[in-house]
Formats: sequence, structure tokens, C-alpha cells
Amino acid sequence: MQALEGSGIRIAAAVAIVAATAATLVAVVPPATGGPAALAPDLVTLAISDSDLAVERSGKRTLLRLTNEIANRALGPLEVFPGGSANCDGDGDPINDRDAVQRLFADSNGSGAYEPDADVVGAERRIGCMRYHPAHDHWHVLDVAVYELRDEATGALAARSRKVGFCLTDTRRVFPGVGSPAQPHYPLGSAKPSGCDPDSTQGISAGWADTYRLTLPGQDLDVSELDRGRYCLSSTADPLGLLEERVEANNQRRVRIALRPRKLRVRKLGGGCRT
Ligand SMILES: [Ca+2]
Ligand SMILES: [Ca+2]
Ligand SMILES: [Ca+2]
Ligand SMILES: [Ca+2]
Repeated sequence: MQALEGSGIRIAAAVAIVAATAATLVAVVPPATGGPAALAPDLVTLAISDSDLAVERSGKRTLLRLTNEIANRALGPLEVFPGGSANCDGDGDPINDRDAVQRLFADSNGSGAYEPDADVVGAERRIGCMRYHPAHDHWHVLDVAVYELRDEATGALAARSRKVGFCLTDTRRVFPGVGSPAQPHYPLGSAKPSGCDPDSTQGISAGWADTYRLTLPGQDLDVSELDRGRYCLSSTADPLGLLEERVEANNQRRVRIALRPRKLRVRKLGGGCRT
């Protein structure tokens, strides 16, 4: 709690500064005249393996936990920065949130890929909300992913997670190639200008993935009331369609699982989900 209160003072001062410049921060900048289209990102959810899954008890509840990885396989970065504070999370407290703004880049030098020193900002779009997360002690972009479990036989929804927020970072490089930096451009931590602080830019570079381990808060589905059986587990990036991307229809990953909640067991099955 001490850390939260200390951060609150820092955040309050920063909010005043940011609020004063919010109008310019979220202004939409038109693409460069005659220039190529913006280098939009393309989020995909990476495959879920056996080691990404676990079942555990938490108090009276039984939770299916999963490690989730969202990768950017486009040639341009996903970049989000904090705009002004407008109580966008609706809790009545203007200190703990900021408008989230996506920054899209133009391919100014016509290379086909993103170069930070050459490619200018093509557009900035307000896309949602960023919020301070006390359990993680850093700032999250909200509504980045959602997890669902469906009965394999009927397709009926069996469990759904809350929409999960992330501090977007470059965790590991999964698609090396043109436009993908060798080192993380959006590191985890408080190093500015990128990081997980209230005034820091967050993102996922081209070719990099953001990994959220199953041990973290929110990486779970409540399966306390479910029978043993076969289910289809899905993980969907940007479920509300807030972030602009090159391809919007490839954000979901699904996997068949055999689940035994009372035995605290889960196992990945072969083949694709049927429903
Ligand atoms: Ca996508
Ligand atoms: Ca708030
Ligand atoms: Ca370029
Ligand atoms: Ca999207």
C-alpha cells in the first residue's frame, strides 16, 4: 500500500502536466502527403502448449491458469502511449488512469519496414484506457486479451476470463526478419521513454512477442463448477477491436484440452477445436 500511495503523489503531478497537453497528444495527424500507408502492426496469439497450462486451487475456487503470448508479425510496431486523464476506467478516480493512444507510423523512406530514425508518425488514435495496476505496480493497457472455455460437444460457453490488461513489452523475438529489431525497443521496467510507468510509451516491436506468465494475476479462468471433460480453450487478442492492425481476423488461438478440475489436471489434446 505504501508503494501505491507513493506512486499516487508522483502520478498526481504527472497527470497535471499531461492533462495540460492532452489536446495536442491525442490530435490525429494525417498521413504524410503522398506517402505510403501507415506501418500498422498485426497482433497474433501464439500457440498454447502443455507447459502453458495448469490447474490450481485458490481459496474455494479452482482455476485453470494459462501463459499467453501476443506477437506482432507485421513490419511496423504496436505502440501505445498515455494521453490525458479523463476517468476513462469509470471508477471516479482521475489519478489512476489515462487515455490510451495508438501511434501509427508512415513508411517515410519507402523501405517497407519501420526504422525509428526515418519513419515519421502517420496517425495517433485514442483507443481506450490505461490504468495503474496495484498488484503489478505498473501501468496496463486495458482490454488487450480475453480467454474463453467452451464445451467441446455442445459449444456452450463454460467459462470466460475478465478482459485482461497488459503492460505491453518486447519479451522475446519470435519472428526475426526485416523490420524486427535485434534488441527490445519496448523493454519491461521503468526505463523511459519506454516501459511500464504512467508516462511511458508501451508497445510490441515487429517480430517480437509479449509473454504473460500463468503465475500472474488475471491469467485464469474459474473452472470450479465444471465437470471433467473435453473443452476448447481460446485466447483472443484485442477482443474489442480497439487497436488498428493490418489483419483483424487472425487474433484468436484455440486449443483442445482435457480438463479434470477436481484432480487439478489439464492436458492439451491433438487436433483442432470442433466448435
Ligand atoms: Ca491481427
Ligand atoms: Ca479512474
Ligand atoms: Ca521505413
Ligand atoms: Ca485490432
